[in-house]
Amino acid sequence: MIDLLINVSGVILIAAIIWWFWLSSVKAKTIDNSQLIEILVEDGVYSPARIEVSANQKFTLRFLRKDASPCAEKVLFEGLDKNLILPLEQPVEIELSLPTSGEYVFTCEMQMYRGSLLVKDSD
Ligand SMILES: [Cu+2]
Repeated sequence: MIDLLINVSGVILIAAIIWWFWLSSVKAKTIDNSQLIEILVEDGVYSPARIEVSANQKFTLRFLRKDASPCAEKVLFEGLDKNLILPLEQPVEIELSLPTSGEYVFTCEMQMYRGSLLVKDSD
């Protein structure tokens, strides 16, 4: 009986972890007319964590850090040679325009926070 209980709680835990790290980040936010997107940095996740843009579209990301842990302080944009320092509770903006389609990942320094920019061909 105890074994069963442990197994069941193990399955629930795994399901929760999968949901947290995978399903919760699947929702993509598309930028259309507004071209400014606010990203909340809180509880170990960027929200939204997936942002869709068109190639060569100019857009601005505004990060607002609510997480006091030092882990959340830096945002590194892989492959773009850009990074940001986020003071607590103070919005920081970065303007970007990405010429090539693909996925661009941005993370905190320890890669616990993860987000991605999905760039689609504008055709
Ligand atoms: Cu971190």
